Amino acid sequence: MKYQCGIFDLDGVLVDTAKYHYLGWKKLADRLGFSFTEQQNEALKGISRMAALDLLLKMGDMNEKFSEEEKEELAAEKNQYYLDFVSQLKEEELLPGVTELFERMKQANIKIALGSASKNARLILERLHIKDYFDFIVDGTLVKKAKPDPEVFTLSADRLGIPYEKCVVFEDSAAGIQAAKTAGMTAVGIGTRKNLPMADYICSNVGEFTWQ
Ligand code: B16
Ligand code: MG
Repeated sequence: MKYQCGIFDLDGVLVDTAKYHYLGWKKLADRLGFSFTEQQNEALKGISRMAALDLLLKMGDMNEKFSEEEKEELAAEKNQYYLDFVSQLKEEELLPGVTELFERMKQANIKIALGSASKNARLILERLHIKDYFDFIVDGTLVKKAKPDPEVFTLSADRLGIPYEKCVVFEDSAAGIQAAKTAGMTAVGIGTRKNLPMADYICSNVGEFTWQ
């Protein structure tokens, strides 16, 4: 077996919380008085909360308008919208094939790690009852440098003592695919080739993936 570890992004890979991030940002944009589409949201995927806010404000031509303190408040407002959606999250929202893939990995003795930019990641894993599958969890509270910096993935590999070339990263964001490739890991894009041109492989969900 070539690979020893799978590192999973959370939002948009294990669970469709990516749509809740979009709806949260859209609610904020609506309140500030500008439109924000799903296609524009692609650029916000995988990056940190504050970096996403900066991009959103640029899209609305409002990046110069707010002080750092006001930006913190806007980010907290979006997070509250997001948490309102997530509080309704059900176990059924786990994306197709996740538990089956984790079970196969456990049997094959392949480590399972999380590489998420989200500060809400642990809460979501608990809500979905999948936290115990993970050998190591990296979330937005642990990393200093956000994707496309590879730290979010290399931290897991380092802690688990696994060479980067023996890791497979599962990602739905362009920033995350770039991070995996920079680290020298294999990148499986969850989504479309159009949105993730740098991925080594493309699957529409993790259930489609086979280690062969
Ligand atoms: P939070 P992932 C990322 O999670 C999301 O893709 C991205 O849209 C979000 O801005 C980021 O987490 C921060 O999330 O506001 O919950 O801390 O895809 O890396 O699992
Ligand atoms: Mg994601």
